[in-house]
Amino acid sequence: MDHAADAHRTDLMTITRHVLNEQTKHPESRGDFTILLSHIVLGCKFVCSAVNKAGLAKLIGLAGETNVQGEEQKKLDVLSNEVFINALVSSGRTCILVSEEDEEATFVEPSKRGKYCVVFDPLDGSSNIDCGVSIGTIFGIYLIKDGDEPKLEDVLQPGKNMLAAGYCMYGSSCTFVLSTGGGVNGFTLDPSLGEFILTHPDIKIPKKGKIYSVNEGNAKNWDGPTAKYVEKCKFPTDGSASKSLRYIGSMVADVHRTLLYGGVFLYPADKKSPNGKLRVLYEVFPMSFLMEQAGGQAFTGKQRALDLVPEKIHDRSPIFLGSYDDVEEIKALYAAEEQK
Ligand code: FDP
Repeated sequence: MDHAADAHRTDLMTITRHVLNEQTKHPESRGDFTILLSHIVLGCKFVCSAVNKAGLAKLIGLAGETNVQGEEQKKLDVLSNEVFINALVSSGRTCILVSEEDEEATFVEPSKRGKYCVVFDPLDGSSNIDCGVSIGTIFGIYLIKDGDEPKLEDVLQPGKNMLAAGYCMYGSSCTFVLSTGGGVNGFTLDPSLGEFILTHPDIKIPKKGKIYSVNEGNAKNWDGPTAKYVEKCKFPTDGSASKSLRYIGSMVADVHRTLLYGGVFLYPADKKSPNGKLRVLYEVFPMSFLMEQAGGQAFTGKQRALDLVPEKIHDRSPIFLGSYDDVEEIKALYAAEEQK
């Protein structure tokens, strides 16, 4: 038996070990961030298990109905929200939480407060739940600006102020993608160990991609630059090959593919929705943060996405994100339009 090889195989880089390693680079750190992250990871494991069991447990689409025990059953997105709120509050490291599910921000009670603000979408892509398509949790983390009393302005900061961002995708495997500002790493849940293991170290998005990802059903309402870009993807005029279209309609899954394979994901403005559909704080910012950290770009049609300053917690913005060169082309089309 080759014990040395066995030892190597069991020397796994778990997400906790990875974050503790990162922590040693900040000697002033007291481990608060590591604790916060371990609570987020726990929330993701819980939701992953609930998503996997959803068909069996009849958790899907039954909000408001009662099960045989007479208990009220919850929809997965409602359940996921409760899981994350509880996990984040009980970490003792958060002060303000903004969830896609809640109209108002949650201010953590003083006895359980810490210095971090977390913005999150507990279960993004919920229109896909009933058909088993990959869905996910998206989150971003800010530090409270100053003082002890948390204020709404603490979560209305530009995305470039985020300390960390990530998502967890509940798909054929459960994948956790994280950036704490020094690159992007991907971890896969080993169900037999119940641990996220580093499987995709230092993810870099290809500089140019072969895929575009957009809901083309909205094409009749697009603005000029978006329409021109998609036309170029299909009928390139520079002799290059046409791009392939891939659109799942679940942001985490579409962005995950874009990050790994390259290309561009776009949810543009259109005549019906001048600000697009996706939410700035817990969709656009975390995904833009990850894209930039992986060497790509994120653009709103007017500016770098991470420079946006949200006015309200549920603001929306158009977004074009992905491979550096592909987003550069989109920026050039918007710049040309401005000059007209
Ligand atoms: P969903 O409506 O299923 O919750 O933000 C929500 C979102 O999904 C994203 O996950 C997804 O990228 C987008 O909406 C899909 O929108 P369209 O159905 O308009 O294409």
